[in-house]
Amino acid sequence: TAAIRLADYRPADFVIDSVELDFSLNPTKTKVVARLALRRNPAGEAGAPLVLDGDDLTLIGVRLDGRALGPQDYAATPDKLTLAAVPDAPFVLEIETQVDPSANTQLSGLYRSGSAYCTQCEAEGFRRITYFLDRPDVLSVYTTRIEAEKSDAPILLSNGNPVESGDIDGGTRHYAIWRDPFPKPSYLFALVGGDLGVVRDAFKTMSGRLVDLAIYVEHGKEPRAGYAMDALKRSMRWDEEKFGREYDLDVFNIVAVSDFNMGAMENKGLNIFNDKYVLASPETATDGDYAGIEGVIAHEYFHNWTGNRITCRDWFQLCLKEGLTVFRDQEFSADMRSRAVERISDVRGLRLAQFPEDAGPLAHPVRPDVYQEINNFYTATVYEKGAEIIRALRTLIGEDDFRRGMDLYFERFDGAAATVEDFLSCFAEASGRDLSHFALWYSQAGTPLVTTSEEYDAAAKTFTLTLRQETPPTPGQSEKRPVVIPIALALFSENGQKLDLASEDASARELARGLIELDRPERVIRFRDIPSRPVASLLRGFSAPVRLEPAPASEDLERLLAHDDDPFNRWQAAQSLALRAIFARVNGDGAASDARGLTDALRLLLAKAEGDPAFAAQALSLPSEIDLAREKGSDVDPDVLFAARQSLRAEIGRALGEALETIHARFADPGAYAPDAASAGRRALRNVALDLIAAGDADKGRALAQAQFETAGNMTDRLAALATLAHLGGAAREDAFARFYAQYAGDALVIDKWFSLQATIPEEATTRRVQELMTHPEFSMSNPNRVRALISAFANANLTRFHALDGSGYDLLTRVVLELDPKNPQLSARLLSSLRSWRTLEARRRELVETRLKHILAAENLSADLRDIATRALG
Ligand code: BAL
Ligand code: ZN
Repeated sequence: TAAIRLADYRPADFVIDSVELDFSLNPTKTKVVARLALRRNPAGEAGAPLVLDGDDLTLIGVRLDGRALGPQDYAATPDKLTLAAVPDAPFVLEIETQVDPSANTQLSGLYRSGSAYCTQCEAEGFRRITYFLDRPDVLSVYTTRIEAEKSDAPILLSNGNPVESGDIDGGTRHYAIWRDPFPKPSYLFALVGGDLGVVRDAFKTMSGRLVDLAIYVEHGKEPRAGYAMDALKRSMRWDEEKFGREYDLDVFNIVAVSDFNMGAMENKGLNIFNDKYVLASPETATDGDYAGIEGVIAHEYFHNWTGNRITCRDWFQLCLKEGLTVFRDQEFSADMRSRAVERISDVRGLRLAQFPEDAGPLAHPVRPDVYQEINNFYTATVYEKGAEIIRALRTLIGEDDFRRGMDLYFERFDGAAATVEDFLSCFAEASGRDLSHFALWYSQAGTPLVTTSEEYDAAAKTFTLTLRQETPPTPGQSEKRPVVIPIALALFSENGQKLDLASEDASARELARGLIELDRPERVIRFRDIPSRPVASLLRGFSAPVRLEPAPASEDLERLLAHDDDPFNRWQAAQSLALRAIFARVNGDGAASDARGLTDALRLLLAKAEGDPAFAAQALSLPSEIDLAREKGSDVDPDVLFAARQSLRAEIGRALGEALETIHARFADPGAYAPDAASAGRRALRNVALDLIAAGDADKGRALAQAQFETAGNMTDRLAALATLAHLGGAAREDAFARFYAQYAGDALVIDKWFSLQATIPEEATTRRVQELMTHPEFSMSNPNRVRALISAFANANLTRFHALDGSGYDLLTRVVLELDPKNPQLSARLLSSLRSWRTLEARRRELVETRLKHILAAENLSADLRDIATRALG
């Protein structure tokens, strides 16, 4: 298929003012009648034929202004309906199609999850329901009538407000009519039919309107929807308070389904969720799950304004809604929890998923300019780097101008399908700044590398900081230009005093805000009146999505860890110290591998941990194996990195043993479980401590973990104990896994954790274990959560086994990807993206991967999704 290019964008030739949909739900033969009020688009091509998108559709009939058309009037294929001649005056086209929800294993379009009917239309699923101008800039008002057997689907939902419902056929069948008054693109259409339990609540908006809220779940799971409902109400309130955004319909419905490709979907007034992001109870969900639910509920709700009321002109603008909405949900979580810990975990996530993507063959700009398959662009770059760019913009122009820019955006583009340029124009106007250079962040891929050098002149009392930037080449972009990088900085004296910034090389505004704008290849800034050699704290709060090198000298890192008033950089100092100690081991550098500085600093931190346990837990969490691979950059041998990391963990465990045990004992949950951030922080610290104790002393760790596994009053503590036991191995592990299974068998979301933990055991036998688990009765290739729990966990969180030198890990992934592809191409393509960093591996592994990628590409009938990833990966 031909590539789609941003440069080729042109408006649709037709406008569809309104859509009336009529569904007769049936498991295998659902009838869909679509009545489209069409007219020629003045901005389109005069006299153009009407060409509607389809995908795998069976056409039953077409009527134009009430007149049945014959095959001579149109050309229909499963993926196009073309009418060569249509009136110049407005007309109504009625299209009848038939679809088979039960056979829809792609989970795009209308499909079944369990016994329910549900839809997923982003990005291009609506064309699997009916022929349509299935593009985000075609906005229509939808009225949807759904009819079904009452026994098959007692609940019938669609977008907008309920209009009417009633019985037919003497009460064996029934119908419901929904109307969404807000014009929307087809990707926001949704329908649900099924026999579901419901939790109800209400929300009074800031103007005093009452909104009925409902969360639909599998019968019996209602008690697990309480936290999601609470998160929804807090999200609605927060968007009013922080952005002045009020909800606009009479109802807001959420439906949780167990078969879902994404996390959730923001369909207007009817969000459909992967049940993983709705269902939680203390016995079944971890603190991480609770935080995930809060974040995703907020994210989908916030889309109501950033995505739905203002949508995207085309799919190249995906970051316009996704980057912005991730930024908004991160801010929400920061306000609900700890701002510092939220920032640390967001940056951890960015470095884990986006930095490797940006440094490998799948790198693409936040706003791509070409794609083969849009489903492959729901990436960490579009989402997380997209959010970082907005954060950097806010840092640059300041909070007040940022808020004014957002207000302008909502005012000016409400009801429109907008572009990144539209968005930026609001902030340019609000701040009076020219943002044309800043816009380069959207079109240039790759993570900029900022290198620094420092020089202190004791006689002149000056401190000279040189900042340089360079962005490495990425596929299709060999030449890079400098971007605008806001670098937040502070200088500290030796005893931790923050120094005033005075310099002739920076503007008064930059000095006052402690924010240097690095907008060219190099800046040299000489600070004056610096009484003694200072410690520089750079990129505070991670003020831009860049890599910063070199890390400060170890003594400076220890000072920053002790004194910096920016918690992010205090955490960063601990990470940098740990990285240094690990790479000293990798390089066999005896002197530097002495981690006493780090362990002393961590001991101090533990002594003060009571003040902020969540932060202490983050500081004690060493860089992951993926962090190490990224830092190494080339010739990566996962076995060597793993061993070095284990060695440091053991040393920390031994050095801090007593302090860790004290923490583990003292931070035990005192009473009933509460999911709030403070309680979660105490559990996080306790469980990091447990893991380090086990790294330093396996017997002690095993005993503590077994006891914790037995007595844990919540899933967070139980799972953490199981994870520690999993890594320690032996009979205790197998016994714990067996008992965990016996306790939670049939509870899919919990069993997913059981699959994942086993897939991440860093031992040779794990690959076979994963193969055996694939034949387990609770495993299914048809359920994305199950596949991700077992296979993605293996490929992304068990680097030594996945990258085993005999190629067995790659073989496993290859087999799964090829088996999955005919069923669910979005999922197979996503799984193959686990190889995004393969070119940084050492030569033997590179060769193994290359062979597998070529093998995949040689397979017959590959989906467009999988072919795209394999082709680009080989690049
Ligand atoms: N729009 C797809 C799911 C999400 O990002 O909310
Ligand atoms: Zn989103």
